[in-house]
Amino acid sequence: MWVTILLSAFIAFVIFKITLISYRRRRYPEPHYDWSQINTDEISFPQDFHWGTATAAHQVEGSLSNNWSTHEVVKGLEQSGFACDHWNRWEEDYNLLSELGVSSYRCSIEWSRLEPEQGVWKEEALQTYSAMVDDLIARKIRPVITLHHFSHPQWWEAKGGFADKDNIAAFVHYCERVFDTLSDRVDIWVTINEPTVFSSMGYSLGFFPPGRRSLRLTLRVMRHVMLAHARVYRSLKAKRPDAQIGIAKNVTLFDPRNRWSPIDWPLSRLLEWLWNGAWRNGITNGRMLFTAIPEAKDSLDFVGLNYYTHVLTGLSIGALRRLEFPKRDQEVATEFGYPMYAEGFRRAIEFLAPLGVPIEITENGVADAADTLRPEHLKRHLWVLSEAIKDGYDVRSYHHWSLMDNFEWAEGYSMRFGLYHVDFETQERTLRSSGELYKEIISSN
Ligand code: GCO
Repeated sequence: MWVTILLSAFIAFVIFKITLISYRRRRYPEPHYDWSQINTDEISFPQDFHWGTATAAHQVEGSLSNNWSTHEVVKGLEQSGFACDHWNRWEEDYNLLSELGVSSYRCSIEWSRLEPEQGVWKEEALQTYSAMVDDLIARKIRPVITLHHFSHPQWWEAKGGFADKDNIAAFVHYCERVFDTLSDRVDIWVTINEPTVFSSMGYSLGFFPPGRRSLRLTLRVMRHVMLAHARVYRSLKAKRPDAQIGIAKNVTLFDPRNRWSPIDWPLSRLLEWLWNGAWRNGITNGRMLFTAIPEAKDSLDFVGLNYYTHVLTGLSIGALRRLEFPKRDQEVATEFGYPMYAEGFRRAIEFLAPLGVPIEITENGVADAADTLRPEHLKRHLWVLSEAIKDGYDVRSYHHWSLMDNFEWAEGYSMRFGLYHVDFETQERTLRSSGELYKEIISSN
């Protein structure tokens, strides 16, 4: 019995200590601006700033057979199906880009199209991507190519995907092939999209393929994804040293929900370390989650930021597993459930700045079918971005997520992120008012 009492006292003491430390190091609540006092029209951007939009292959191309389409069937989710039929309509869709007036476009390559079976390569598919690149350049739009945006061939998944270190070689080989074909025209590359989202959604929460729930596996996948990124980085840089190679990092902030709770504070620190800090450590020190990954040190020429929200952590963390998000009273919930929190955009930029490389905003946007929140969302985030640039942060671009409504992963077609509305019956695209607004902002900045 004494052992139990002593042990409980010790655990209580440790929790108390960590709470105290995190309590001292953080403001409560986290920063919130009085938006009624801010004129969000007052923005200015550098001459050479890139305005863009972003999409990902599995979300727009349609008719794919990969780890994700398998997961959709196995889990009984809404199926991606024809998606935006972008594979057949890409030229028309590029007219939408021209209409907006963007100078940059982020899209991804679908590995399962190029290598549907191990070692069987479809040259025509690669040629289609090559034609896309030519077309973008002819329109004076900079292509930003993502090599892995959540999807990969089912044969590679069946071999364990990123969970097995031995599989990294095949991934690097695929990246090299794409790079060999496109790097004479594409200068800027994203190796992997959202390493932490990929690892946690697929291996902790089970919402993404392969639908596992294991902390041990999650940590292993996080390390392997870092290693894979680093190997791709080294290999592509050796081929073309002046290529700009980075990653798209989703920086989600975790803030304690309750001022007095001894659980909320250490939990927010822990989650933020796991989600953001451990990853940044990997890049700065070549060490991640207590493992040496020396290749990862300084393996970025730029860092892509995907910013959406902050998460209020607390005892209701179970709600997070069901993807329910608490919000502060003054916050508006987006359709996805999480709050609109533009103030965090600044904090996310500040978090990435110590990496010492330029920042590209690779994603930012909101699910809003009625387009009632998106205009305000856009204005607030661009105001925060404009201020950050004025204050000296080196941010080179902004890519709005997304060009058009598309397949939102586990949420299917219910979440609409597009500047263009898509009618999935007729495949008709219609510019939303927020799209008009973005177009005006681009032309006057
Ligand atoms: C992600 C992706 C995008 C999403 C977007 C909206 O964050 O899951 O990079 O593919 O569609 O972020 O949720």
